[in-house]
Amino acid sequence: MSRKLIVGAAQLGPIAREESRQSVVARLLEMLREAHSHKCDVVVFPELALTSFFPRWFMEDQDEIDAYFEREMPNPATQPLFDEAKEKGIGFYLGYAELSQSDGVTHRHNTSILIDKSGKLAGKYRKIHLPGHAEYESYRPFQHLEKRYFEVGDLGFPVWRTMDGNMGMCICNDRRWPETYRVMGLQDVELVLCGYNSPTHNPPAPQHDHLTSFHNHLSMQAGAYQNATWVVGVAKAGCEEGCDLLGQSSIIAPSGEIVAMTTTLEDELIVATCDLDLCKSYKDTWFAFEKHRRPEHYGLIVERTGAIPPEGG
Ligand code: ING
Repeated sequence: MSRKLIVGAAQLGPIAREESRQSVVARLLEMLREAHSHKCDVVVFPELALTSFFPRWFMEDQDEIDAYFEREMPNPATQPLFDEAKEKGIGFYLGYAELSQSDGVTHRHNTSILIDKSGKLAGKYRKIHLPGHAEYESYRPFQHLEKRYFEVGDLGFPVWRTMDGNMGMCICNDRRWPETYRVMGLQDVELVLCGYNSPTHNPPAPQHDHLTSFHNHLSMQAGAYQNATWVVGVAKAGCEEGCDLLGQSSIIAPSGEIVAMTTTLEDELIVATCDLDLCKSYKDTWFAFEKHRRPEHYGLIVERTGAIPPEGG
């Protein structure tokens, strides 16, 4: 009996700076209901799905910054989403800014959670690859201050057995790093869920802007194929507070093929039936790690190093 999961990728259009959590949750609920009509088992929402992408603004007042964070999850604003998902028997991935306390210390992470079909927390992930910078950089038309507002994630890249599959999570820039997928691939991941907010202009490297879409798909398609896993990448898209964000949310098979993609820059749900057993046809052949992968022979270099100088230096 093959394990076919009906997956919904719920892309969000822009969220205005002043848009309330309640208004955003209403948008998420609308896509959850549409997903239900397609008999989805799980729905993936974007990174930082509850607010505008606030790292684009330089802020110094901690209260102003913390207004974008959630101190508990669920909370009164998001409870309706949790309740309705549970009632409909749909699991979901939700990205949000997490403010937590441990040993009296406040921590702030760019976080995603995976809720299973019974409404239980199946997993939590905190973004590891934080792009951008920590101080104001005047040359930029918009900032990208994730290094200022978030700590590096401290949970690794776990893979959980839930909803009859091996599922893992990552967030936005993580999807560009092969390690993200390989660490999960070594845990037999079958479905990687990823939300993103990706500007189409990267101020430090404008010469790459025309390849934004290509690099988005290249990263996820390669990750999927080389680790024999489904990958679902879901955008916050469109022109958000004057910043153009990439759309093209996609559901990608272990073959690396894009099986579904959004065609707008707004709230848009795409759906695909993901046969998790398709992973096996790659995990048991091309990417049978135990048969073909030889880390003991790689002279495993894990830190950055230079090339070997020519003979005689
Ligand atoms: N966004 C980007 C990403 O990797 C980025 C990083 C920043 C891209 C600025 C372009 C311009 O898709 C996030 N949120 O990681």
